[in-house]
Amino acid sequence: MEATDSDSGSYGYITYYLVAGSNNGLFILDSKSGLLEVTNSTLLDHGQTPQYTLVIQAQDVIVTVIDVNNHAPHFLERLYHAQVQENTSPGAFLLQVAASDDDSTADLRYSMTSDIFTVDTLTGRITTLVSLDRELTSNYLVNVSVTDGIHTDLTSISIVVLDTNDNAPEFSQETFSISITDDVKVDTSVLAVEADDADLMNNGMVTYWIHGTEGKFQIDPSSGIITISGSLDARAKYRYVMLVFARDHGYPPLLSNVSVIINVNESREHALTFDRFSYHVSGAGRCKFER
Ligand SMILES: [Ca+2]
Ligand SMILES: [Ca+2]
Ligand SMILES: [Ca+2]
Ligand SMILES: [Ca+2]
Repeated sequence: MEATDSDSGSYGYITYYLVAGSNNGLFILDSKSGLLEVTNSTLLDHGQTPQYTLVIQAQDVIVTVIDVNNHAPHFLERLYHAQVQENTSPGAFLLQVAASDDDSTADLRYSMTSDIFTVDTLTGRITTLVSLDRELTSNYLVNVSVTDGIHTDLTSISIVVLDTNDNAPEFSQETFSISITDDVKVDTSVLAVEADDADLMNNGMVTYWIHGTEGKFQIDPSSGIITISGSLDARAKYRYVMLVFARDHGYPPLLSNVSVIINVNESREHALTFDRFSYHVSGAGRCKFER
């Protein structure tokens, strides 16, 4: 007599019962092996009883193994990577960490110590607690732990804060003011009005342009260096008040501007040249009269 049990492992086995038809002990059944025996074969008489009907039951015996919490949980990754855009409202989802535990029943709880990020105790979902500023901190490395009540495991999360174009180009001064003489040659650099933009890549790339030059000055769009582009004459115009603009390449772009004042003084040479009749040159001054 044999019955099979498809349950895996050694936890399930079968017990056999002779439910009916033992004929006062003529038949016995081994409860473990299912072997059916005749206790006294001399009592079997085909002429008298050609056939016996026996009812045999095979029954699963369930052995319950009490689960012991003897396996530590372990995170599926030693290091997780996540990204989050700066200025995103608190509660932004970063990633979900997960741990497994070889015990059949494991009540895993996740936790972390941070003022900036938090983990859902049950699901392992990591979210932000605050809005982040990339210009303040662009990378974080935080630890998350998991416990099954007895054992714990740790994992790390590397978080990169992605840039948003939230800074306009910033000039180092509120106003730039210089004085030059009117004999400065065309193409000479006279001033650099660089603006810094704290953002990354295109968001921090600055282009310059200038208004109010009257054809006398130009600015390099990428360096912010102002050069002379037309001959100057202090007598014709002694002060140029111009506006320099700086714009980043973000989307949408951010703009700022600064006043640039260039005072043009007569060069001594010009002064001597043009005012020769009204100047009284004395001492050892080096004079050159050309007219
Ligand atoms: Ca466990
Ligand atoms: Ca920022
Ligand atoms: Ca930014
Ligand atoms: Ca910017």
